[in-house]
Amino acid sequence: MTDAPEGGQRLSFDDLAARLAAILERHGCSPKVARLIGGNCAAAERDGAHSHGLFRMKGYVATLKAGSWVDGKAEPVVEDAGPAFVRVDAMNGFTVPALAAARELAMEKVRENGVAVLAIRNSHHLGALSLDVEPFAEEGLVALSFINSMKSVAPFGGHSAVFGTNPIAFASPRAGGLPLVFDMATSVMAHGDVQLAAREGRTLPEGVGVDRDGRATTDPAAIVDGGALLPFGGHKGAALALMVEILCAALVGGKLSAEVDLSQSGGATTPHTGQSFILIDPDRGRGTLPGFASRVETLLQLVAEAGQERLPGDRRHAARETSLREGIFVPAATLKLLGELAA
Ligand code: NDP
Ligand code: PYC
Repeated sequence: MTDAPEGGQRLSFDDLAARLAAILERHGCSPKVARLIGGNCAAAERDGAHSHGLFRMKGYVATLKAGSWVDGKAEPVVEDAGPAFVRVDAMNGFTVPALAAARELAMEKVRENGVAVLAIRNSHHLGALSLDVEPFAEEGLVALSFINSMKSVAPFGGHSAVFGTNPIAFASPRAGGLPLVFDMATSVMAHGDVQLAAREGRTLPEGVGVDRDGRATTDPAAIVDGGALLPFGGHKGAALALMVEILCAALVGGKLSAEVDLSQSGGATTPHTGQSFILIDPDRGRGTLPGFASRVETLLQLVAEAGQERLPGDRRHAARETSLREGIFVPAATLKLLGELAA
């Protein structure tokens, strides 16, 4: 651990993850779940995904304290649903341990069939979705994942929330370097970023959301307090948000975002929803076709030559490299909060 100039400290990944795991275990997670969620939260911070890193620790603790809203000791049940289909009942626990429990069977199915679908239900997710897909691409697979959450996004032309911020993440192997990863909410902004803006007293750009009366607002508090975010890209983002609801509620057998009522959660902040994955082995049956990873590289080269300054995922990979080299910067106020949560 080293001092950082801005009045915080730089912690190694292992140190931060262990501190977070200790907090989560103290508030009711099993050691296994605490280790997985602590690692996930530290990894989001390491990658500069601040809206789903340390900022979420207070919410995790409030959620664990809220009694039966989430089971921090849940043992997920993995179901072999078909030749290329795995279902998981997270047993009202977190999604990250459910994914960990199902991973081996899902990989087995991809090896056998070239593709697999993984559908997780009865689960809670507060993380950055990039962390869920990138490890599959590191093993040579193309991975897509989707999560719904709690109602906070209006449909196209609508005035009140129906969808969650419903992120989509994609990861692909490439011939040169780390996987290509994108990870984006289907709302103009993630709810976590709106909460951060509200906490820091910042106004938002036009077009992010509406207040509880359906009027356009730049006040983040008015959006999170009964208002709604807007889907990105108008009707196109709204269609993707709709698709995510179908893949994460209807397909997995879970709740629609509109059916999650956090006002009844006793202070919990994790939406009780679903997550789905589509995993593809791009090398299956390729024969003499040109190599997948080199075709991806050709495309990325064209994108760069056409003037796109960086690829999605580059910022997170650069943040990761800095964090691993210099330590993960934790501001003084956050260190204080972590100390309070651990006490
Ligand atoms: P951003 O809008 O910040 O980024 C979306 C994607 O676009 C990222 O892959 C990003 O790469 C890329 N990108 C951003 N700027 C550029 C650029 N100039 N050129 C090329 N690519 C670019 O993300 P969101 O605010 O939509 O989402 C933030 C996080 O919130 C995500 O991790 C998401 O999973 C999480 N989230 C989680 C939810 C949950 O239920 N658990 C719900 C909603 C969101 P890069 O990351 O490298 O900047
Ligand atoms: O930031 O939009 C968000 C979010 C919703 C649920 C978890 N994160």
